[in-house]
Amino acid sequence: GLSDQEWQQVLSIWGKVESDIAGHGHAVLMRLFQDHPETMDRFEKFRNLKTHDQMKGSEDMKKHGVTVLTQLGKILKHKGNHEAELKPLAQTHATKHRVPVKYLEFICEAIMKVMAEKHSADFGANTQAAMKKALELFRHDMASKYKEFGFQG
Ligand code: CLN
Repeated sequence: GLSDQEWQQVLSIWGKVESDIAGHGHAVLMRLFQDHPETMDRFEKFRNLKTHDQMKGSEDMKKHGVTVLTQLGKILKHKGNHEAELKPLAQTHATKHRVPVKYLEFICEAIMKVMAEKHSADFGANTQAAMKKALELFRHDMASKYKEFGFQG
């Protein structure tokens, strides 16, 4: 798990993400789809977006970015005691959206990259390490839940 200090670092930098959650969410999805175009296939609603400009102008993508980061923020605020928040998310992503665990790794990488780009001054080595640990814990617990739902991911 993470120490109190590490959680404090995570939640403090998350406060900066929340200052523009739509901007961050949109940037995360853009980065994800750019680095790993195969992840886009999971989204029926984004399949029509072909070019960078179309993605950039997509209100739908912006809206979904808010959905994703709002949910992630709720989870992070539980500082690891996130069973109740995580379970329904793992259920839909395993059984309905059928999203491989690998894709969760990809989006976590995209989140780290966007945070580093937008907050270089506040995202030093210690904070980065703490954030990485928090996202690893999230992924690890999602993967365990996946198995409970019978999805190897
Ligand atoms: Fe996701 C929908 C949160 C990563 C694919 N996702 C949702 C919803 C979230 C949510 C809340 C709406 C409620 C629901 O269906 O459940 N997603 C998250 C969070 C993360 C996440 C938090 C990780 C940080 N999601 C992913 C990916 C995966 C994916 C690993 C593919 C690439 S990134 N998510 C989906 C899909 C939907 C969805 C396909 C359904 C979208 C729709 O049609 O509305």
